[in-house]
Amino acid sequence: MFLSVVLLWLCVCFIVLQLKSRRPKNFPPGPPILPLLGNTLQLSLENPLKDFERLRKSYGDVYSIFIGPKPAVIINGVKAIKEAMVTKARDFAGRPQDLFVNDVTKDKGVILADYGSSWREHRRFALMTLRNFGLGKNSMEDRIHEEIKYTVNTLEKSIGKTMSPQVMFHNAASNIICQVLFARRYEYDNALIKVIVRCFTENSRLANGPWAMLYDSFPLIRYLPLPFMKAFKNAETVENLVNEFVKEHKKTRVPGEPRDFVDCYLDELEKVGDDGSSFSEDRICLYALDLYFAGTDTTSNTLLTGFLYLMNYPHVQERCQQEIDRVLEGKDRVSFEDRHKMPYVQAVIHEIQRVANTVPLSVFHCTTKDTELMGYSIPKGTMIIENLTSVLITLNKKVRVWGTESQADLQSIQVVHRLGSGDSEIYLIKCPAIICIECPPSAKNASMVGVHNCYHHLMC
Ligand code: HEM
Ligand SMILES: *[C@@H]1O[C@H](CO)[C@@H](O)[C@H](O)[C@H]1NC(C)=O
Ligand SMILES: CC(=O)N[C@H]1CO[C@H](CO)[C@@H](O)[C@@H]1O
Repeated sequence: MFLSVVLLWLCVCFIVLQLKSRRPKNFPPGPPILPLLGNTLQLSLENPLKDFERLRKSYGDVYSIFIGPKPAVIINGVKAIKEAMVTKARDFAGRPQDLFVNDVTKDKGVILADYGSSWREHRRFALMTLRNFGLGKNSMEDRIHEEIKYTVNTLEKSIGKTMSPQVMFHNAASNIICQVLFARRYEYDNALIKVIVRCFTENSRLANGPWAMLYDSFPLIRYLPLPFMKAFKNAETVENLVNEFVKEHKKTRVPGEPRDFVDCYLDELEKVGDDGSSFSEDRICLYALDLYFAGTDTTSNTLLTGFLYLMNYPHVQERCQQEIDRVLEGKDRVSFEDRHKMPYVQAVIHEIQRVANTVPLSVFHCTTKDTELMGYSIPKGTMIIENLTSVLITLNKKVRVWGTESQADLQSIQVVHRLGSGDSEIYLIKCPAIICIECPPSAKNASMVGVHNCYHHLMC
């Protein structure tokens, strides 16, 4: 009897030890890990941000947590992020696979594509195509001017009334991208675009919420009918809509005379044929949706932040207006070239991008080989989370960061620094309507703001 109890105990201990996730040798430090569960249950599922702050204080700029059985390294501050993303860019160029967002996008997009030839080819193609549409007649600039007419119109119609700039900017950003991708724009109350926006919004919320964290932590629950299933349904809805666009394009296109991104991809498919390239027709849809998602939320949230700050700092707004008036000298349209003559406006835009902090934890990376960071060893395949907030805050302290800003830029950045006065204001603009400018930072939903866009790459 006694012997069997001892044996049983030994067995249990052995199994637990086997299951226990351990930090590899010389791995960045972090909180104690539970077998199987990792640190998932130690983090608040509702608001992990506070926990992260505590962890950084205890363990330093480079620390680790376990999401279920999987380790993740979190990198803070200019020094560590620069070492990883600039000096050792290739070692840190991967993307984690097997997460909720990967499954929702079926591994066919570009943002989440792992480091390798497929990612390289699709990234190069996107850059090239977007650049081509950015030049000459019918350029990105023309599209933006065209869309601004509608924006101004919307604002004029709302004089004396309340309105939601969030919806307005979202529609504007969405239309500009849609023109590049599908050669069409939508009225702001279009039913189809509303469906797309709803799916994206719901999926962003799911991806940043507790259910996605549980999905990532515990693979066994992935097939259960839990709330995350909704994301897959939304993805299908949007995919079906875009597939219709693609079908239409195939009917009406003239090879060699692309009207938009989809036509370019179809041209490319004909060009490469079956020579083993990573281009394939069943990727168009999720590829285009990735670009749509990457370009819409980021741009519109940044514009919304700018709007809020300019409203709250009328003297900055006025100085911008004076500079614009001086440079335009009665011309009714500003051009991209004019920016060289507008250092103050440029500095304000930079500052807006800084305070907007649109993608606070960037898009998660992953190591492509065993490597080192700040003296720690990090094995291949480790998830890497870079804390961009920690860099943007450093900028505030007038530290030269990437070494690219000229001295003049830095001076003008300092002038406009009076724009921002702490993080709390950044929270406010994430509320649904302009009325929320008055709501306190502790308002509901503010807690998720920091992670709101950390899956910037998620698409429906
Ligand atoms: C204010 C606007 C924007 C912000 C703040 C922003 C921010 C970011 C960040 C932080 C990343 C992750 C970089 C990394 O993993 O190291 C990213 C990736 C990406 N963004 Fe944006 N973005 C913006 C606008 C856009 C637009 C307009 C597009 C195109 C339509 C776009 C397309 C992409 C793509 C394709 C990637 C993935 C690149 C890759 O994995 O190779 N973004 N963006
Ligand atoms: C990122 O940096 C900011 C500022 O230093 C900090 O408040 C936040 O907790 C950090 N987030 C993570 C995930 O480490
Ligand atoms: C105050 C506020 O914006 N509340 C919203 C928070 O998010 C939920 C959805 O997750 C909305 O229903 C609330 O209106």
